[in-house]
Amino acid sequence: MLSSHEVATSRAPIWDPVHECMPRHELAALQLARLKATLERVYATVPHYKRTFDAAGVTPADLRSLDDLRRFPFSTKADLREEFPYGLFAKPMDEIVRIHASSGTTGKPTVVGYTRRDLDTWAELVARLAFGAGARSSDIAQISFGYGLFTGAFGLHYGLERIGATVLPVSGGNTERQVEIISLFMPTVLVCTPSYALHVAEVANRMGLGPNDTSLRLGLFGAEPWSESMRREIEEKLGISATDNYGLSEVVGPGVSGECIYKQGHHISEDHFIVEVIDPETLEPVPLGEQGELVFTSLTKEALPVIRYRTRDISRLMPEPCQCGRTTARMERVSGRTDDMLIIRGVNVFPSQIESVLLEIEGVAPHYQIEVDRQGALDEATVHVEVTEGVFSDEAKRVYDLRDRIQRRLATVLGISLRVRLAEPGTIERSAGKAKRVVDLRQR
Ligand code: DLL
Repeated sequence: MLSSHEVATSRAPIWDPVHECMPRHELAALQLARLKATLERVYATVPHYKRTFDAAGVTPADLRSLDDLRRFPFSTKADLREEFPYGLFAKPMDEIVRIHASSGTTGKPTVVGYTRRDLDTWAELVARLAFGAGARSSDIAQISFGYGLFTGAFGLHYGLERIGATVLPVSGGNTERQVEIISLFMPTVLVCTPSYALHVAEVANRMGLGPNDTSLRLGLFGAEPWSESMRREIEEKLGISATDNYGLSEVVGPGVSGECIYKQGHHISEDHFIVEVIDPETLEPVPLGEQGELVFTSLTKEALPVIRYRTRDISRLMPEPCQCGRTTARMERVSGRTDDMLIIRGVNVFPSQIESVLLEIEGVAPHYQIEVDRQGALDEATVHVEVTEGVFSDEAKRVYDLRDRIQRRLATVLGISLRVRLAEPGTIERSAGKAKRVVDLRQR
């Protein structure tokens, strides 16, 4: 029998068809009403927003159409840090029931809070993406994100429970144990970062489990950039369908957007978030469909509403409708963060572009790290690439040939030459969470 969420159509069922398939004009009206209420609330309750709106000469009454949002100031991670830990909360502590934090790479963590209603909304948002990616109540989901202040594990946990799936809260790390649990508990869904999924796959292979030997069928991966080639690699090694979902703690955690089964961009839950794409230099909107920095405004959050939050994540909107029937805007997978972008001899390079090139080359393992250093006034990058088993036992000439091939391919695709160093299998550090792709030696 169909559940209330499984509308009988020829298309794949949708968790919340009322909101995910809303006619665009109705969605715009809903967004405007929610945005007005949000702006009024933050202006009245959060001193930071009162100050920044006043400084920009705007009040919530100036919002008459959705386009007027552009008149309001941006907010950034720096604002959250200045108001550390709870200064941007719009609700008193007795209404806050959960805290999470994002460690980031530098400085104080960013602290975020949730009311009871926020947790309920969050579970609904993750339910949408998990269901949209193909998870069902019959699934057993192994959550291999680290449980803790990071939003990944708890976010997916409650979202998967919301759709009725069985959750295995394994947490991250101890990869052999992860593989044993896969054998013993027979999960059908794996939840972690894509880089960790790959590591789990390799350890499983080493322990004698090939792609067809496990119960896994679906991966819900996210929290870091990855490439299409990496997706193929994971799918082959684990024998699953691998999907991507995106979010950030400041905006809610996972649940901002996710891929449906067609894997043609991530559907954004626009009834809860307004998305803008701006040029990070001029701060002006880019033409629809062009790449820029994602900016989100929350429409329903109680504890920590965010207004025009600059994510530093680079993506673009995809205006064409999706075959799945959802009417929500889609964003392309995030190619990287403005802060991760390397500028090498004037050319902008994202680690994910390097990854795509590497994974197309035979003999190269999907593990790499980019070391950036400064030689005089110039940035220099060295790509450390792991090779597959057996490469180093080949004659020296073949090893040099492989290195030169990688170097030439990177130069053709990126337009700059990078130094390449080959590394023995298993020598580049694996992480149970987000992979560290760039080692920056410039600030020594
Ligand atoms: O990583 C939330 C999350 C958890 C999303 C689990 C998906 C799954 P933070 O720790 O605050 O939150 O880190 C947010 O991670 O600004 C992006 O730079 C990056 N990021 C998150 N998801 C993706 C993705 C979580 N699918 C930061 N692709 C964001 C690329 C991603 N980057």
